[in-house]
Amino acid sequence: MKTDTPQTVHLKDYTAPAYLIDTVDLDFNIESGGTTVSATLAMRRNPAVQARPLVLDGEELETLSVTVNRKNWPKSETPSSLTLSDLPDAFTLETVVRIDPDKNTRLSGMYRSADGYFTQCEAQGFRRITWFLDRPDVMSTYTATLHADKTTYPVLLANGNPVAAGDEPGGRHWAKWADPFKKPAYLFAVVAGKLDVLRDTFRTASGRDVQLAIYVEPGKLDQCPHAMAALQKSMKWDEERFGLECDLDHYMIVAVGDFNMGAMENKGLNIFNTKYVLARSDVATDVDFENIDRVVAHEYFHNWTGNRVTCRDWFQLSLKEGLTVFRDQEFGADLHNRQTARIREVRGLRAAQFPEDAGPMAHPIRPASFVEINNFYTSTVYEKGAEVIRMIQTLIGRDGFRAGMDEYFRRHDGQAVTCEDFVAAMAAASGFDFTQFMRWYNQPGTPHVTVDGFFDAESKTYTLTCTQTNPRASDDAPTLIPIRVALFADNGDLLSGTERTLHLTATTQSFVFNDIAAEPVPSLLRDFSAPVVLDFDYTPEQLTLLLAHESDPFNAWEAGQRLASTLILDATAAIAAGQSPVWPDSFVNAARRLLQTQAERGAAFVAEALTLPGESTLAEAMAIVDPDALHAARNALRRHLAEQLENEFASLYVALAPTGAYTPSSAEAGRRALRNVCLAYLLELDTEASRQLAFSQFNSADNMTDQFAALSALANVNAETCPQRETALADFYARWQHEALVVDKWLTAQSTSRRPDTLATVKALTTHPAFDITNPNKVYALLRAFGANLVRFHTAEGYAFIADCVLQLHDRNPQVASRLARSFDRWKKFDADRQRHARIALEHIRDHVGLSRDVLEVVSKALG
Ligand code: B3K
Ligand code: ZN
Repeated sequence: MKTDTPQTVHLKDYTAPAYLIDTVDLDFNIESGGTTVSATLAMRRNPAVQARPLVLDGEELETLSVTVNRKNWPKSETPSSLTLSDLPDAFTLETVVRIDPDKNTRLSGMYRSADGYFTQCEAQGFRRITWFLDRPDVMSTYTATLHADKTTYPVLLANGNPVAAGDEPGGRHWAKWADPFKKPAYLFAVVAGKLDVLRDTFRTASGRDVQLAIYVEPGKLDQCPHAMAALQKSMKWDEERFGLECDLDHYMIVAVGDFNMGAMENKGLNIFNTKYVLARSDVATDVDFENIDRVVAHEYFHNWTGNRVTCRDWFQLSLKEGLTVFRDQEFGADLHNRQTARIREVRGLRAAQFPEDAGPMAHPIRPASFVEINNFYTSTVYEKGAEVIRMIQTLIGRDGFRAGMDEYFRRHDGQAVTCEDFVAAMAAASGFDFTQFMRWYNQPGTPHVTVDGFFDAESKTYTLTCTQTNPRASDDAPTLIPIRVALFADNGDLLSGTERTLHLTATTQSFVFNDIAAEPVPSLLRDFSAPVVLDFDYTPEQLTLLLAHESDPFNAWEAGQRLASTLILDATAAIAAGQSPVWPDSFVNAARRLLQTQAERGAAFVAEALTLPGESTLAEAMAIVDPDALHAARNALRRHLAEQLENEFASLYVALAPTGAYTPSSAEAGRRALRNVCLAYLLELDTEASRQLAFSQFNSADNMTDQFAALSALANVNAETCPQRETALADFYARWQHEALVVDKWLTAQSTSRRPDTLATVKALTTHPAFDITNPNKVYALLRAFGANLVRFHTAEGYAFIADCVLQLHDRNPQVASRLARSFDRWKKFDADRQRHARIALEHIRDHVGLSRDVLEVVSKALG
């Protein structure tokens, strides 16, 4: 392949486009040997910018003709640019290019998948379709006409509204679509395929009818109703919460099995990974159903936050992504269970974003530079970005935030703007000064906040002194951190009047609470009010009190996580030193109380509270990670709980048994979650009875949640022989081999297994018919999941294996390869021997001739 010399692009170098494109008319002639794309662009000089030549972006285009006002025009062409000089102030540019979607393995631009042709243009895929100013601040009105064989591609779709269609000679047909809304090129989409469709409608608050359609591969219509309902619920929710109505006549979702990410918010024509559309209770888990709700909502919400108001440049990505994640989180919390939604968000943030922010790819939510923008669709831009939006809401209140959103749309509808523009609208609507807060947009790293509490009996005051540090930031200046707190008496009562949001603005700052009679227990960072690591020297008794009595469910859960983390980290050190871990009774007793009070506290909450912090989260707290000792310590605590609470787990398992056929409600999902937590603990006992229990659940379950929970638990069993494990894995595959998304689960159950032979299993699975390295979902399910298996990946052989996989993929699909290469991110936290092997693997990748820009950026940063 050709290699670009990787160039770093800097935010500070932004300049406005020299030309604007008012209208775009595209014609796609889709034929088996390739597609011809004819583009007619009505262009004019940007009056705000000094005259410059026109430089259009392109990639892998075969140029057939270029005319300006229907005349040939002198041009200079490179593989990535087409330059035209001495242009009139306004003109029509017509280009004709050939592209070859059948050979497009990158899944960026226009590409083939099983049932037809699909497009993915964000971030810079439109340039793989036609010569263009492929940047989000160039917004245009589009029409698109598709021509294709009528039998093979009966469905022809593009953004907007269908305006005309007809037949052509040779069994072909055509369709023309017009999108009335101006949009940047990254929101363009076309689809040509053989697809089934589920149709419905939505009536907006103002009484307009929107035609809804979900297109899927033939035979899958019975897996679409959940996504359709999710779409209708999101449309209603956005009207109620933000007063935002759907502006479209047609809203289409197309599901495709080959897709690099989750889904794409193309105007009126979303294209989705099948993973976030297809669901039926026998093939999808409760978590899948919830994820589909969130992703369908996310893409719909982009219609306002992203599409109507878009990004000026790609550095502003979090403008649309952080905000839209926040919106989908709020939707999910309203739809399902607000308590556990927040807990899961933070669990996810700590497992992925905190390590990212401490590693070689650390970047602010608005990066200052990039080599390949696709490498910056990260949990920092998305999830930390959402936390930053949430902090804005915490600082100005829900009503202030709503007023800020209204102001944002009033000011910027139809524009391409920056993060400053968004925050300025929030400031204008609320009167709050966000100057210091802007650091959150510009600094990488997770701030650490250390808190000390001092009780003065004489003055009856309690003083919290907070100190913030962020070693990853470029300077020592403090940021504004909202810390929600409350104080508790030692009988567990919340002290009235102590619920406050502290605004930590200095490096060190004290906050005084008056009229405090006795030393209280502070509950800090309630509801996780800021994405920071907070240290307070809690005693186990204080944490046990908070776990039992804190009314903020997040901080009750957090107290349990703190207790467990301390125990596991201490045990890790003990095991590394050849000693046995010690487990205090108090922890077991606290866990017992959780099980006993599950009816009052909610099964879903108790399931979360009994799930120990994950290994990658715990690893962040270690100076040098010893993955074997950490793994042994965490499992030893699980086993200890299982031994001490066997009766409780067993009886709750029975008590929570389904009383009727599966229903998807949140309450039922919570019961299933807790029952499956009980099952997984019982399997820690390593008894034949517990394996039989899992096997029997596997066989009798009427839904994928329970079936897959049993399979995953069995997949971890480490006995020399466990016939139930082998039978369950074989039966599962035999039953579901034709359901691609279920096969992905089967791969993940094996690649995330604790068993020492997991690497050998994963290697063997790469040649199994179930695996296909050309399909991103398969790569994520088997290889990326293995890369996140802390104890099994971080070995000399694990490193060498994943490095080989990255090299097998980098040319075919750089985006997927680059995500896989991120498995190495934290290599420097491990011991010298592991580091030596990781370095060899990384250098092996880096030194590959013609390495893709995506992978090169990730690997160079890892080594650098
Ligand atoms: N905006 C898309 C992501 C595009 C990723 C391009 N590499 C999905 C989303 O965030 O909604
Ligand atoms: Zn998004």
